[in-house]
Amino acid sequence: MEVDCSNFFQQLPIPDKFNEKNDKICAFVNQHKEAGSKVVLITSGGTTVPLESRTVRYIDNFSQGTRGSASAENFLHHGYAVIFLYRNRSLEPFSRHFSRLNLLDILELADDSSATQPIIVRREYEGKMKTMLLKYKKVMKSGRLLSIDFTTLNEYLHLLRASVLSLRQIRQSAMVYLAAAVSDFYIPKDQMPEHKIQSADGPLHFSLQLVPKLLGPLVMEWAPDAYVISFKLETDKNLLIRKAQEALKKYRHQLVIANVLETRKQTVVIVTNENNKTISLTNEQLLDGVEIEEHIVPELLVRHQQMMAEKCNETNF
Ligand code: 9Z3
Repeated sequence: MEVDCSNFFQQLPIPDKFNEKNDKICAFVNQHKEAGSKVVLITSGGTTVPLESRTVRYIDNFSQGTRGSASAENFLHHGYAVIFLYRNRSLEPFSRHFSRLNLLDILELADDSSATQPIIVRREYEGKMKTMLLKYKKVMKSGRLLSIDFTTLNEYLHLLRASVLSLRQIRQSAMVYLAAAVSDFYIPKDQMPEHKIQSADGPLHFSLQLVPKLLGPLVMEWAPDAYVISFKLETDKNLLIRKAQEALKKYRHQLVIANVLETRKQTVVIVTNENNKTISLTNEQLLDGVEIEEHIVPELLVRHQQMMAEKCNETNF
C-alpha cells in the first residue's frame, strides 16, 4: 500500500520522552560524525499494539531481541558505533548472556558478614561475568553504544524515523539494520476506546488497520545514502526467497536477510540484487554456543565497505 507518510505520522501521537530520546540520538550521531565513525542503527524486539488508550490489553509478538542484541555486540566488536533501538525488557547486548538467570542466584553472601566485600559473584559465573563486564565497560567508556527503548508500535515508528533522519547527515557511513519484528496492523487513535474494554459487553470484535510500509520513505527520503538492511520473516520456507526478492525490488534498498521462524538461529539467506548467499551453522556449532550473528555481521561489513568505496569513487570522478 502506497502511503502519504507525513499524513500517517500526523495521526500518531508523539510518545512520552520523545524529545529527550531524540536529543540523545542527535548528540550521538553528531559525536560520531566528528570522529568519522561508521554508525549502525539496529532495531530489535517486537512492538506492542494497544487495544485501549489507557492500555490494559495489547497485542504482542514472539521476538526476544536475540538477533538484534547479538548483532549489536558483533558490530561493536568490529568498531561501529551502535544506536540500539530496542523493545523495553527485551534482550540487550552483553547483559543478555545472563538473562535466563535470577540475579540473586548469581550472587552469594560472604561467609564473614563483616568482610569488606559482603556480596560476591558465585565462582561458576565469575569467568563469564568478568569477560562480559570488561567488554561492556570498554564499549560504554568509548561512547559507542546508545540504547533507546520503545514499547508500542507508535513509539517505535517515531523513534525509527527520528534516528534515520539523524543518520542522514553521515550519508554512506550509516547503516540501518531492521531486525525488529514490527506489527503490520494497528488501531488508529480515533478508533480506539479510551477505557478498559468490558467483558460484560460480550465477545470482542475489532478491526485492525494496515501499518503503511515505511521502508519506502526510509530508503528514498529519510536517509537515501545509508546502507539499508531489512529482514524478511516467514513460517513457510517456500515463500521466503521470493518475498525477500520482491521486497528488494520494491523498496530498492541494498540487502534483505531472509529467515524462517523455527530455524532463524541456524540458517539465514542474504538476498541481494546480484545473488543469494546462505549462512548456516552446523548442529555442532550450535551446541558449542556459536551464534549465527558472528557470521552475518562480517558479511555485511564487507558489503558496506564496498558501497562506501564505490560512492567515494563516484564523488571523486
Ligand atoms: C526478523 O526476521 C528477525 O530475524 C527475528 C529475530 C525477529 C525473527 P529474535 O528477536 O527474532 O531473535 O527472537 N525480523 C524482521 C521480522 C519482520 O517483521 N519482518 C517484516 C516482514 O517479514 C518486514 S520488515 O514482512
